[in-house]
Amino acid sequence: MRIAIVCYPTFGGSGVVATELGLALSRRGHEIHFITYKQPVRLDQLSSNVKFHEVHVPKYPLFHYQPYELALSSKLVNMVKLHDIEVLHVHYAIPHAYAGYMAKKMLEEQGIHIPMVTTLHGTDITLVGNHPFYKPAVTFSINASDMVTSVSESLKQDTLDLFEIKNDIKVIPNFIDVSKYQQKGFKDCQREMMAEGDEKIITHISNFRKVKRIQDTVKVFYEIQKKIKCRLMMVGEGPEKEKAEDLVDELGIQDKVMFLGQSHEIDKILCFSDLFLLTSKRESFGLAALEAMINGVPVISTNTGGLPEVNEQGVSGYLCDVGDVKGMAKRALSILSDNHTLQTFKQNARKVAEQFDINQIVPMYEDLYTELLEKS
Ligand code: GMT
Repeated sequence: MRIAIVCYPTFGGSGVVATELGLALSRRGHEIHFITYKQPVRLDQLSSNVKFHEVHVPKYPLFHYQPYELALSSKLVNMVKLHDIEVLHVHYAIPHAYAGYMAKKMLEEQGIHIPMVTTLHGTDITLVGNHPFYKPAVTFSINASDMVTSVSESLKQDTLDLFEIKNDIKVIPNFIDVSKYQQKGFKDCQREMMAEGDEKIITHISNFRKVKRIQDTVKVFYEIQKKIKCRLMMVGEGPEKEKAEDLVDELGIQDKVMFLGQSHEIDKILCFSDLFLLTSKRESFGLAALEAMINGVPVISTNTGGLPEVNEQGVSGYLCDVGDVKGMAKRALSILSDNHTLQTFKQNARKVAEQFDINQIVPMYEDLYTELLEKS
């Protein structure tokens, strides 16, 4: 099949999932066209059946806001025609589903019918999309999609609760390529460069937005470090970083906390991590937690949104209420204080993550595309 994938090209989870999906589909023989404003961060290889088409938005002084949706929908029309694209798959409803729908309509005028799949990722529903300024357009474009998927049962329920949805929503969870971890195994894991032998390494990875509550992450770590020797690796960039750095200074733990910035080497960091902290207020799935788990890193998370569908209580880690700093620290210590327990959780985390193998999930998307093409 010839499939266009529209996504955000940044470090955000939706862009990562879209890119990994496209690459997996290309390995299964499909022709994939990524259409966005920059080459996606995880798209390191282009090939004969993986193409990237950049959306350019010319700046014009009259416009206070440059019309990206217009440029994207025009690009979609042109690329669908040029490459004979059969299916359009947009990730993150805003504004991609809206732009996709416009492209569909323009193509229909020219006698070309192209089905559109919209995948909902989280904040497009729970935060941004739910804002009254966007809600009518988001509701419309979800309902106008030929197929809608969400990355967790919890996100599906949120969508049905928050919007008036007429479409069926199919849950297709996020995934990881298990074979990549079996082959690589990171034998060159340079743990000694990051911490002393008897120190535990705790990691947090996110886009440091308010919804991640990264100050809670620092506070949980503060409680843990009172009892055991440990370090905290904060990986990512975002608007809450400065506040978290200030908190680290205030608590006097600067020598134990490292802010590593955005990284292309997530697996390398996770290979020397003993525990992953995810203290989010909301999380539709928690791809970062899944990536930690497949690297054998147990997860202490909040019990919000789709996290209970990923992190198994008492098996791959623990889940606590949002804001329960003391509870999360206690659970973390119960894992870290005893090496045998830690090893058991590490193994379990990997096993639970293996249930989300790419080979189980990608065929679900293929089936959707086939169903749509058969209908059209
Ligand atoms: O805020 C983020 O984590 C980025 C955001 C995105 O859309 O890029 O992530 C959302 O989608 C991810 C991939 O499906 C999910 O794993 C994240 O849980 C979800 N984030 C939230 O719901 C806050």
